[in-house]
Amino acid sequence: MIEYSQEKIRVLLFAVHFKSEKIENTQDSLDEMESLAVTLDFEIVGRDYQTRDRLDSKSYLGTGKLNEIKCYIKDNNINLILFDRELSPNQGKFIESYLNCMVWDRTQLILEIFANHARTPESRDQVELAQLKYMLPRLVGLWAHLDREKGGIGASKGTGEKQINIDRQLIGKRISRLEKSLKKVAGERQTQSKQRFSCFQLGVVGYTNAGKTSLINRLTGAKLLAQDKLFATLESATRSLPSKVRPEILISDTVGFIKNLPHNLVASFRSTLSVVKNADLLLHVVDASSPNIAQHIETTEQVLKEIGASDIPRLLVLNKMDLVSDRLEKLILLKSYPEGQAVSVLEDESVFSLKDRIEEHFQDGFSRDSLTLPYDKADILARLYQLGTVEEVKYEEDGIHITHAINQTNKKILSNLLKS
Ligand SMILES: Nc1nc2c(ncn2[C@@H]2O[C@H](COP(=O)(O)OP(=O)(O)OP(=O)(O)O)[C@@H](O)[C@H]2O)c(=O)[nH]1
Ligand SMILES: [Mg+2]
Repeated sequence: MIEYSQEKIRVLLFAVHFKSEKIENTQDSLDEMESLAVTLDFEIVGRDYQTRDRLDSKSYLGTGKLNEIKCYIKDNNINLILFDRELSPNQGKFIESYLNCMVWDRTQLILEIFANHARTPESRDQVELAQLKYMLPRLVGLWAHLDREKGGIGASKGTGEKQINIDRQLIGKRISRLEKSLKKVAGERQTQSKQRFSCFQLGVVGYTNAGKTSLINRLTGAKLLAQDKLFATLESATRSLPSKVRPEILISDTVGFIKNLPHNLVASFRSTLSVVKNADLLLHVVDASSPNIAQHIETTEQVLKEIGASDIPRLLVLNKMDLVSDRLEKLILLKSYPEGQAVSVLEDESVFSLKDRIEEHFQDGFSRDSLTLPYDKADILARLYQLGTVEEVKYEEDGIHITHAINQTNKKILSNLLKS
């Protein structure tokens, strides 16, 4: 994490616009970078882009543009340039030394936000792991100056290379220690989720800042931290949803997604995201007032696929409807997403309707069934009264004969109970 002084860090945002892409995509990308930078309280001094056919493998941009940026940095006291795509280690090193200014790519910016927002030991470890993995291939630039200054204060030729090897080893050790400790926490989480497996699991997912946490707070009366900042939530929190549905519905918040979410982060947060993978239903929350709603939905769907959660049933929640004031816009939105549930956390009625739909989902598809419960598993009968409607109970020689009505999801829970 970098040290923040009293003075704000003055930033230039820079994007590359490929000729094959729409210019609006570049503007959107710069807007999103701006939100990310504002989340870190940086001062946005300027934004710029260059249209190109492809990126230069060494210098990323052409030297003409780099010279232009160099003048801009000097004239405007820029401390940091943020690039909207990932820079290779060599490109980052080249640009930084060419411009003599700190350079970050989008991944580094997101990692920095995560580092700032991590509050629990687990999320701190997860972020550190992703940061170290990002840093490992980029060590070369850090010590190159020692080799350049041959003969300088105790540094002979090759000192930089030696230092890199020492650092690599240290980082490698730290990575494996972090991975081990995260594995242990993941195991504990697994045990916890096993204890909850007889409840309905409702996972809340979506693009960052869509209003996931606010919605959970409104549905459950919880007071989880919701903020107009990207990645306010990094830890998954679980609350009980007050409802007449049995078994109990547990609702879990989790980290938000973003376009091109760094893979190392997804990997590090895999165990936190296991609440999503284990859910019976996902509330996919989108900010309906965003002009990029389609891209946000697509990004979330992609991450769900990446973590193996794409088969879980979902309910699309069009949140922040209060901010869609134009009637025509509202109509188009509802027509484009007919399966979506229009909600505003500021309007009670809409939140109640969403809750009704959640309850309907869990109560849907009750069917009649019968089973014979062995006497050593007689305690499951009490659970069955919570899971569905018990119609008939007969105590026979070979076990308890039960006729009951149960829905599909509860049937799954019951069969897990019978297996355990
Ligand atoms: N006007 C309006 N604002 C909302 C609504 N829902 C959430 N917000 C605001 O949107 C901002 C983000 O809300 P959060 O609940 O933190 O969003 P999130 O999806 O949990 O975001 P991350 O945890 O950062 O991924 C906050 O300032 C909320 O007050 C809504 O329905 N209407
Ligand atoms: Mg949140």
